[in-house]
Amino acid sequence: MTAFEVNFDGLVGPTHNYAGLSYGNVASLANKALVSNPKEAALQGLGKMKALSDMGLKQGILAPHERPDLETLRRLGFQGHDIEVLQAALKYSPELLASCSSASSMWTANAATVCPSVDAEDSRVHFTAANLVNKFHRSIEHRTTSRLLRSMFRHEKNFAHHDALPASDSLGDEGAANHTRLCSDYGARGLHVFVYGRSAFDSSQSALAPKRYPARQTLEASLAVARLHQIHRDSCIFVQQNPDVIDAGAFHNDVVAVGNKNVLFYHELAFVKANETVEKIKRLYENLNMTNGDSSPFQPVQVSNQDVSIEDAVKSYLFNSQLISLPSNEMCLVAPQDCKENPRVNDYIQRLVSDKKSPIKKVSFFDLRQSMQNGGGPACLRLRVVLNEEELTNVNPGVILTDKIYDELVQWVEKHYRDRLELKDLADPALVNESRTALDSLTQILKLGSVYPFQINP
Ligand code: SUG
Repeated sequence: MTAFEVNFDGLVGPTHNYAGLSYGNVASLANKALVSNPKEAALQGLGKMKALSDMGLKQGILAPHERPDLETLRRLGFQGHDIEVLQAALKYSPELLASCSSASSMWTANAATVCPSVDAEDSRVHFTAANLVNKFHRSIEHRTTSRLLRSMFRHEKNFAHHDALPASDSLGDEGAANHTRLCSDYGARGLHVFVYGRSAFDSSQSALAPKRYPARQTLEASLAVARLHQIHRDSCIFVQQNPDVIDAGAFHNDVVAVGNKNVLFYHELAFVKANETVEKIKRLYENLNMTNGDSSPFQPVQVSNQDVSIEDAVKSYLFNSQLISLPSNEMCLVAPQDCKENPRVNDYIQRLVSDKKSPIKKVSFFDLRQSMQNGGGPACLRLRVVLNEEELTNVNPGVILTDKIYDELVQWVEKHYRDRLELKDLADPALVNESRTALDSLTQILKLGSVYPFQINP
């Protein structure tokens, strides 16, 4: 059956700010306390969505979460009216206030892991919201994420939703940022490549854990997600991210590798024993395709450390490009502007796309600086959902980008978003009201119903 990859991009929320919350994410730490521009951030994200939709791709939208998260601040003991809660949090724990105000739900590659129906035993599309336990500010996302996904993908016949895994460090799950699906065509059975940073239970692996920065994804979490999604065992492979690249700032696998259809674009240092690992992926991919009766060969594109050093990869986010198939079937890298501005990375990209043997034929650059300054590139901003025609018709139509919805969203951002935000502004009660008014109107534009706590328990 014909199937499409639909990218659901996170809409940047009205409290987008730089609080330096993500230890191990170099950009987040380096840009702590920078003045942010939520309006520009949201418009940059919308610009990418519109451009991909204009290229002929199906583009979806995932709504932001309500921030500051007053419910969580109350769970942490701050009491009284909203304004009292905010002021007490600012006075006694500005760190908690910043964590409860982050617009980090915009990086929807971390929202969930998704499995297309063609790969699941029960022929449904499976979603598991990520628990994101490694960072407190992100661990508070999954309940709203689940509510949003359930309101977008409602039909039980087509869609299965799983709650986030238990909130334990042993089961740290960062969603699709550590998962790639390789296939001959979106509608054909695919190989699921799960990448983990460490194993929680296998002590023989402790030597392979990073020494400086945390490994957020565990093997045990990846295995649990694969089981929940009922993926055929011979369609999964679990590979370990190289701990040295985590220590160099690649806190998710999508900072050093990206796959699309039969192509895996990766840095030579991305995986533990990269050559052996990629050879295994190739064997499994080819076995699977033989069973499917397809003959499209697996095409790995390895980038050497000499061509692009791991430092340049982390700075430019080359591998956090989206690798997309255009309607012409040509593959295109949707890369951050930062790659164009880095002469070594740009030189590599130009050689790649002009090489006749390369499966990647084009590149398109996007200015996503507001998100990049927090360590979120083009691929972080999108959750990939493969849907066949029937499933696509059963998605809530309000969350699929059209020219009309794009225009409405641009006007909505222009009307409700500030163009300057500092950490001290997070305790401004006017920001709570502005955000609620904005999100209430957004649920109408996207036809989501009541999904936010202030709508459910006013
Ligand atoms: O989890 N940054 C996010 C960036 C997520 C990028 N996602 C992927 N690579 N898929 C994170 O580290 C920074 C927030 C702050 O510092 O204010 C932040 O959460």
